[in-house]
Amino acid sequence: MGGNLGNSAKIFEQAIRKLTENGVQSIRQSRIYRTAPVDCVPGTPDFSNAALTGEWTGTATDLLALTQQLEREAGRPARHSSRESRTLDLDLILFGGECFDSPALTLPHPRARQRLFVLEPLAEIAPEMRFPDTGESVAEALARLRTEAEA
Ligand code: PH2
Ligand code: MG
Ligand code: MG
Repeated sequence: MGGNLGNSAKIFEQAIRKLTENGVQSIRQSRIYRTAPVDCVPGTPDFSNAALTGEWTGTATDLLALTQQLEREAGRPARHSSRESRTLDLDLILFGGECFDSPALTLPHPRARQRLFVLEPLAEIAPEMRFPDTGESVAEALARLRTEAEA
């Protein structure tokens, strides 16, 4: 989850409630991290980011439709550049062991392994979860990215 417009804590809480109401079970959430914007226009406000894990019996595409509906309900325009500020961004990072590629959705998320704002919250709640394409765990990906950032 990400957002940098409005009260992110409230917006995230509301989104989690709606995920639960719409069939996502056993949700676990990380704390909310305050992060500097990555690949955004100069002057973009800091983000709040958090990671969630949960159980979903439908397809990844069904879950994407739900997350996009919740983004719209949080006041985000449906067509929206990834560089613009937003009230709520709900991205699918991993979906069990699935690899998937369509114009609307790529799994695992293609940029997740380059982003501390994804891996830090995710490692808090699911360090042992693995990227199915490389076999790397979330904790391993985070350690590698931190090492690269130092170099
Ligand atoms: N999301 C982006 C682009 N840049 N930077 C941070 N810190 N957090 C985000 O969630 C984020 C970003 C596109 O979705
Ligand atoms: Mg995003
Ligand atoms: Mg998104």
